Amino acid sequence: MSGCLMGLKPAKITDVKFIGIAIQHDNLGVVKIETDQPGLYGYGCASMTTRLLAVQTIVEEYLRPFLMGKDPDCIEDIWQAAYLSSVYRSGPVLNNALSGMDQALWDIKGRRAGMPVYQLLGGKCRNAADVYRHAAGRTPEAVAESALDFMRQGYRNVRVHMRGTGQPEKTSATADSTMLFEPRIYMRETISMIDTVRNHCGDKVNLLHDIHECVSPAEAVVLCKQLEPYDLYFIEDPLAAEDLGYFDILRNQCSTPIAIGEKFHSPHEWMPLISNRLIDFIRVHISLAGGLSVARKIATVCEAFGIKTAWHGPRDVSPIGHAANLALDLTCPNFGIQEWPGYDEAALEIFGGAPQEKDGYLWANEAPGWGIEVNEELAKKYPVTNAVPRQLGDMRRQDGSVMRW
Ligand code: KDG
Ligand code: MG
Repeated sequence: MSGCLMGLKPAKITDVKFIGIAIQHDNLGVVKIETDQPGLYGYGCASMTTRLLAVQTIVEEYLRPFLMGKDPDCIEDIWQAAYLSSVYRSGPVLNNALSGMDQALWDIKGRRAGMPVYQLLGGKCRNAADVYRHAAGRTPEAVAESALDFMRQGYRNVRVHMRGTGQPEKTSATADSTMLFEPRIYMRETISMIDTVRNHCGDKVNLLHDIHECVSPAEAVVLCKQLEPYDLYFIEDPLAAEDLGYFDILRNQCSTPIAIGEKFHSPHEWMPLISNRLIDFIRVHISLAGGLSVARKIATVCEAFGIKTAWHGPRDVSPIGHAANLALDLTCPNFGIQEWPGYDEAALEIFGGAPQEKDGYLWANEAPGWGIEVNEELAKKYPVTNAVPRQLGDMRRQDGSVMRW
């Protein structure tokens, strides 16, 4: 298929590369698509931090031969054909690879049109995106101080989390693990921490909390009901994707707005929650869902059901992925809030032109495409290995059994 922008010479894809970058304790993946037009290429985010080398294999061994010679202007056709080409579809690894491809094609289209991607999506309906930051500490008072610090910097929204929370005493049955967790201890400590934070920080700030799906469905109902008096902006991941059937029970019992989505990769997960109005914020991780082309459709469906967006935005979304989040934040009427991790100097040096933050808002780069240039030479200094960062997925209960996180 071909059909290029009016007045522009048709382009052909000539190469597809995968760039793995291990920075800020995370593995970031970038797909670069090159074309036969001088200086025309694009970058996309394919950052599955825990299994990045598997994503790299999909990009190099399957998507590269599939894409060679194709017309980069036909984004939807390419996405559909690539998605269907594996026959056994979806899943975090395949979707992240598709996202790298998809976002790189949007970058190319923006560069060809001489416009930022948000313009291709219809243009801004807000000037900047209101963000939330992560306040943390080892005691309730330290979390409150961290939240106050963000408020002093101008942030209106803060997620609060107590480090080391939920830790039980070791027993004869406890496994030799560095991360121990008991849900009931975590629940009691969290109520007390949020009470302290609300008392210290007052009523002007929006507080958020992420349960990380680490309690049972029954415990989730108890915790969400106990958190009601604190007027949280939203409570995230009270239930896991495996427990979707419990959402209507939770919904009927608790008035706190509910957000979920960072581990979703299939319409079978988000569609029932949206169409039955069981959540208030969709938090899909855009690369895990398959890219911007998928996320903008999710946003439109959510708009029809009065659900807002709060795209997943931790450090394991690259600045390119954040540019995609922001393009939707600026153009979707049903934008809610944007999670923002802040980047260190190494990240900003590699990803020149990353979205800028001011007064607690995220502002788009006005350059064509994502407006980001990856310093590929510098990126080589941060090679990715098979090491899983930040001990993700290694948490155990007092009796030695594995915990979901
Ligand atoms: O890789 C896992 C992180 O992205 C996740 O733990 C962060 O829960 C998270 C959030 O809401 O940002
Ligand atoms: Mg989360």
